[in-house]
Amino acid sequence: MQRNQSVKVLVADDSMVSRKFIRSLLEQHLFQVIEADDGIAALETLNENPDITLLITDYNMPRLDGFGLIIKVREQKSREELAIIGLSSDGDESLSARFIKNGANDFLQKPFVHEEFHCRVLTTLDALDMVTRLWEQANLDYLTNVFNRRYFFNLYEEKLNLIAQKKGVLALALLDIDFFKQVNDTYGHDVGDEVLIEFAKRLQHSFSQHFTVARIGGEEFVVGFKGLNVEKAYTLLDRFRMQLEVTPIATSKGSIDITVSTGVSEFSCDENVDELLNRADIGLYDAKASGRNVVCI
Ligand code: GH3
Ligand code: MG
Ligand code: MG
Ligand code: MG
Repeated sequence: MQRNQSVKVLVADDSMVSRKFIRSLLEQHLFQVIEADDGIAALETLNENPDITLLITDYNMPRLDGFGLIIKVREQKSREELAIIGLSSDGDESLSARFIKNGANDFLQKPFVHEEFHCRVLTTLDALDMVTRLWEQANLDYLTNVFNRRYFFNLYEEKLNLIAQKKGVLALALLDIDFFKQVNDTYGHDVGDEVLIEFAKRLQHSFSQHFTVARIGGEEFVVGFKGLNVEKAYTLLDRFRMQLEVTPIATSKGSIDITVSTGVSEFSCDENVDELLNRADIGLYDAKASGRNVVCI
């Protein structure tokens, strides 16, 4: 039940009676319900509410019908991001297949039995949850919950191509905690893990959602600064470095002082991820060689 309360469902149907009926069924299960009276209104509502998880749509509607709506929605959101269940009172049996071909997750023929309606809604949402969980297991770091190495390399392969096409800018930083082995040796591996978790949190809070933070090695993290040149990224990274130096990390074995060394590079056309990362790694090497706790370009 707790999950349902946080699930927003959009019901698109030109029949008010039908909308109210579906709303009452959904509300019995505590879903949050929003209504739209045709396909265009549904598209607008989806744009205004990016957190809608399920769209239940009728087929026959003025301005834009259910198929048109689904085709438009699927240009922006996959089956894994937004579930769609098609509805129709039309006796046409080919509708269900056509709904699903156009991108619906499931289909229901009106009139339906209440029990079937609930089962279809819950099964569709369960499938969505499972896909989300699998995606997280594949792409998030199990310890720190930031993106993992695999996500980073996949994402950046595509991202760099797009940036090259649009002649955009991007800086990439490689951060490595200084003398981290000593933390493990002094306090134990579990405390080392606590430090990594808190370090990753600070990275995420410091660099906002606009930038990509990933853990690509034991105590090595990358931050991708799309839209920033190397000088601007340097300023943010040096602020982070100074903040870390004066703010010890609280652990179950007391506060621990840590510092970080960072290398940062700027993307230049036709480079791949490895090349860009290699140049950041040269900066990191310089940072370690010059005594650590510094950012090097
Ligand atoms: P430097 O300043 O040169 O970077 O020294 P360092 O000690 O940080 O570097 P080194 O590469 O020698 O040691 C990294 C350590 O990170 C060794 C390894 O045991 C530890 N480590 C790697 N992954 C994890 C992890 O998931 N948890 C913990 N607690 N430690 C880890
Ligand atoms: Mg209709
Ligand atoms: Mg290292
Ligand atoms: Mg290190």
